[in-house]
Amino acid sequence: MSTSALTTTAPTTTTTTPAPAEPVHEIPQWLKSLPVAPEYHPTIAEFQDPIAYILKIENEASQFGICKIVPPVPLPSKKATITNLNRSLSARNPNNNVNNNKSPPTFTTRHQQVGFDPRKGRPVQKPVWQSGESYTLQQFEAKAKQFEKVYLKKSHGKRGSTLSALEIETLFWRASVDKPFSVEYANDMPGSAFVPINTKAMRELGDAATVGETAWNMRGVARSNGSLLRFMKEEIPGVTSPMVYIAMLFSWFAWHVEDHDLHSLNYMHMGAAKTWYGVPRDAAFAFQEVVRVHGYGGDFNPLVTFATLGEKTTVMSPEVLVGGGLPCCRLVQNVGEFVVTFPGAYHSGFSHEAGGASKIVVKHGYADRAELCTNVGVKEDDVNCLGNPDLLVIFTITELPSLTRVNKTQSTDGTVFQRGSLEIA
Ligand SMILES: O=C(O)CCC(=O)C(=O)O
Repeated sequence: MSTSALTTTAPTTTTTTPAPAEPVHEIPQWLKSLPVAPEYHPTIAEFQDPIAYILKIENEASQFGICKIVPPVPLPSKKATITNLNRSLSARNPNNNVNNNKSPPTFTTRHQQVGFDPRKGRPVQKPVWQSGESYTLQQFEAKAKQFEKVYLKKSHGKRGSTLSALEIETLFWRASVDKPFSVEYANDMPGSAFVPINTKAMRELGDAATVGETAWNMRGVARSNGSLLRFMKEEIPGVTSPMVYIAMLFSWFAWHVEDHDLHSLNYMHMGAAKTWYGVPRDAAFAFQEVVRVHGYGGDFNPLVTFATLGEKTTVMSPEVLVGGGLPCCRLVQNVGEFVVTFPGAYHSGFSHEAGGASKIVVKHGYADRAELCTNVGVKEDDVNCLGNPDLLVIFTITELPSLTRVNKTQSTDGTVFQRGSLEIA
């Protein structure tokens, strides 16, 4: 499911030239004291089954909303990653293959506004619009590097690689209250930079040389053991098959939750790091209230706030969240690392430099709360997905038993409901 929304017209106030920035000063105290989300290092044996491993860490990790998983096997080579990604982009867009030429495939991007436009009623809602440009990977990388050089070297006298993650985060949040400019992001593109599965490259885990040869190859995760999405006949990009994201410095993804109480799994193939912020599910309603009051200026009621967050254009500093008493953590995802987001956990983030990542959502063989009904009809993605009969059946068989269990617990001794497995052959 997509993580971005689109407005079609470019805002007149936005420029592509960033305002001259100052050298990186102090990292603000609120940022220094944000807790870091947990990081897991599975053994080769634990890495056998992605869904089982996510289940294993879920109790602890979901209290943060997001976590990092560092695989026990290395990432594929950059050359193999680029070859796989280019093949995937070519397959997605037949125009890329016209005249049977050998030129690399292209992709389009969206502009995203960074910065603060005081003329807007609710400046946390950022414009996003089609750039109208298309790039090969090489062209986009060159453009991203040029932008980064101008922004970081000229303005801050530093190269991106010499800045710490906390310094880059300081710059991002400082830029978000400064004169608006725009960055580009090729997001939500169906495809993958992993090797196609069912090839000779897939091996027994003990022999796997890279992540792409394991069950964590995201082309196959949704169909792996323990994932209820394996029962879906149709392909839904982002659900049963991955989507790819090609970013530059400050390309962002807005605060959002995954639809249908799904988890998400995200792998960084190449390029630079990405910072993530997460708020656990238990604080989701409090989160919406803080955004409603401090982000949207109290203009909206809670339902409209929820729907507006669903547009995936709300970029708001974690400083506001912690100031409002909410739990919020951060993590830095490096190349070769996975990030999991847990159901109902709001998350957002941005890229440190040019890079490419894959994302997919995951549905375990269980469900723990029946919040599906509260979502239906509010978010566009939900409506689209519920139009799919397979998905509807899968959600029905997973959500209904949890409803029964919740009721049973509440009507007897009131003990805390324990999440359980749903046995499906
Ligand atoms: O990287 C992005 O742009 C979106 C990532 C995300 O929201 C996820 O993987 O859950």
